Amino acid sequence: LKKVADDVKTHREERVPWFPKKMRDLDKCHQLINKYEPDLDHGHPGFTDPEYKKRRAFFTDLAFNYRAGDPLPRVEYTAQETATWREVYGKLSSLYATHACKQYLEAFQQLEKCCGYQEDSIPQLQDVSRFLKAERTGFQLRPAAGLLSSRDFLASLAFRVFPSTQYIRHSSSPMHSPEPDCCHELLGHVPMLADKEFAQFSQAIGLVSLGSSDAEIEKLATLYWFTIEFGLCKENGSIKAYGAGLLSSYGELVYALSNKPEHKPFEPELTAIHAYQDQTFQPVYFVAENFEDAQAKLQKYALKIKKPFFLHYDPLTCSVEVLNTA
Ligand code: NLE
Ligand code: FE2
Repeated sequence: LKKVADDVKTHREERVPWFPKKMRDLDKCHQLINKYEPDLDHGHPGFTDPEYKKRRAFFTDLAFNYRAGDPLPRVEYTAQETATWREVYGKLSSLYATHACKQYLEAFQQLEKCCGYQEDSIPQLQDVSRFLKAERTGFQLRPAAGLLSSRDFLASLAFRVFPSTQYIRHSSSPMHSPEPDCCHELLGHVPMLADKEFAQFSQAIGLVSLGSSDAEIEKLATLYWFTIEFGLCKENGSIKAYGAGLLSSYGELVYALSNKPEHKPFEPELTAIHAYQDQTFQPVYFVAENFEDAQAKLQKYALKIKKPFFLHYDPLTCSVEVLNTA
């Protein structure tokens, strides 16, 4: 194995799409998919609300002006935004005890105790990021302007960086949103990112994605979708939710654990090619035995992806080393 200098392009590397090698490179990874934004999507509840669109533009600027290493901007939320949060938080937290997996419940309790999780105010990303990084799993948050492209989103995970939106959903539809918002990040993703095994699993998907072809990225994004976003897992003979898209949507969380949708076993080869839909509730969910099993299966899947190099993540410098196989 021969180490490839960072910016020296070899013949082999030229066939490989550019990818970030160190955390600072994530400043270049913010390509957005804006099909669900209030400006462009006629079905968005904020489409006819100029005030909401103006507020969203403010959050877009915050995210685009952010650079790696900056503290995450603190936001003063309006009374209406806080009221939306209160409604979402109140409804969802009444479901967690029966619907969320045990890893989620443990972390959620800690977040209530140490991180200002409560219905009367929206937690600040900076405080939550510090908690995850310094006290739980080394994951940190960085502001995102909206739904990122799969390639950029997955690349961030490789560095234990989680892109988080900071705006809140429109007040007229608190129980489900087709696009991510701070309820989704804070109530869906953050508690799971506080779990060591889950953090490992998330980073593993990210590392596999670096330098992968568009076709592989598509499959990895689908795996991501059916696990980290909409995953279910077994727990003492019953089924619980660990996917963030479920844990942040009262409507879909109730539905996912009812007998209406189909439940299939998580099997990366099959899950990766299952068409998903992102407008409304999923017709199918995949159930993992547990996270360890999901990760072992993913690892096996990843080994089959052909790349002309090996990657090694160095947690001391938060960067990846590229080892050429030539
Ligand atoms: N449907 C989720 C929610 O309402 O919070 C958001 C999903 C984002 C991929
Ligand atoms: Fe998400």
